[in-house]
Amino acid sequence: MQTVSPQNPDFRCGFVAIIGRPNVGKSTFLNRMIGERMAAVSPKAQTTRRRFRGIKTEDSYQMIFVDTPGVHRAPQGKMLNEYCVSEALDAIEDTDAFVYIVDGSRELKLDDPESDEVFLISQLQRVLKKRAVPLFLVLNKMDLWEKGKNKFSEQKGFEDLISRLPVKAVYPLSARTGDGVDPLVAELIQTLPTGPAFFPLDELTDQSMRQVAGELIQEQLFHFLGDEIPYSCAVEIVSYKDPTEGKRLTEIEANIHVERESQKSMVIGKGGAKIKEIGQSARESIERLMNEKIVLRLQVKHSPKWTKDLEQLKRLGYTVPERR
Ligand SMILES: Nc1nc2c(ncn2[C@@H]2O[C@H](COP(=O)(O)OP(=O)(O)OP(=O)(O)O)[C@@H](O)[C@H]2O)c(=O)[nH]1
Ligand SMILES: [Mg+2]
Repeated sequence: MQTVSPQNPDFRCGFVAIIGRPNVGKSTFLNRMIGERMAAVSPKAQTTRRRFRGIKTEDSYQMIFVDTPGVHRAPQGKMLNEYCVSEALDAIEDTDAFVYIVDGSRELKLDDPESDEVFLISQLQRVLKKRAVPLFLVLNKMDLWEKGKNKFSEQKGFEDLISRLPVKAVYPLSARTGDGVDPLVAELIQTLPTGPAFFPLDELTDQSMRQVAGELIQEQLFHFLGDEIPYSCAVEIVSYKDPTEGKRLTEIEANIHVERESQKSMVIGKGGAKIKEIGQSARESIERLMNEKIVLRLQVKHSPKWTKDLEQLKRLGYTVPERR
């Protein structure tokens, strides 16, 4: 492993918080930045539940991107949702720059004061009042725009957003294809403070492989299960043994907790077909990342009301902080 002491006195290092409503492409952007598929991505909203740091290191800088759960107005009493939102709001408190992502292929509606976007804007305004942090607005999903027509910037909502926040620059891009990301990265580098790297130069995340594996299994639950069930599922890695512990291959055992007994059979599927598909896909994405074969064993467990029970949430690694 390389050391954290670049000799260059002009070396820059800092944190960039990626924020936005659910489903706008934050995790896709994070993965694009680090060049690996580590953060879970899915077409369903609220895929990301925890902050996820991805590290991009080059000769002259280290940029630590913080992917966050989509900011939304968590319904009262939904503890898992509250946890997710608090994870995102904590990340905006202390950062060197913001990448604020909106889905540029959809209309931005800021008329409704109860909307998630307006809530996020108010949170950013609160933080920016205390501390001036450069904020870059990303209009993502540019690949979905009609050719040669920037529909989004012609919309009322766009002007409205720019008038509410001190946006330093606007970047239309596609996190999926990578088109348009380079100019944003170039500008972000300039906003980072000079100083030594925080993380080893060859690290892509501060998460352990154990945590990343949990994230990639969760991703497959979102892909293979119907609209509602993934929100009732939590992945718990119960054991992670690598070849240093006498195993031929890395062996990972995980429990998938479901809230209701009836969901168990849906996750398992007829004759175990569904869980097999989930396991196979998760194994493949973990293997792709680790560049080696692994063994993955999944078990489905009924943990009644885990999304609403503080003790169970804690045990599964979702610690809901005191109300701010
Ligand atoms: N066409 C297109 N789709 C995109 C782009 N970026 C992301 N997506 C898709 O948008 C969906 C949501 O992407 P995510 O990266 O999971 O979004 P997110 O903002 O992290 O969502 P949450 O974690 O739920 O807050 C997925 O289906 C992505 O493949 C893009 O540039 N173009
Ligand atoms: Mg996400």
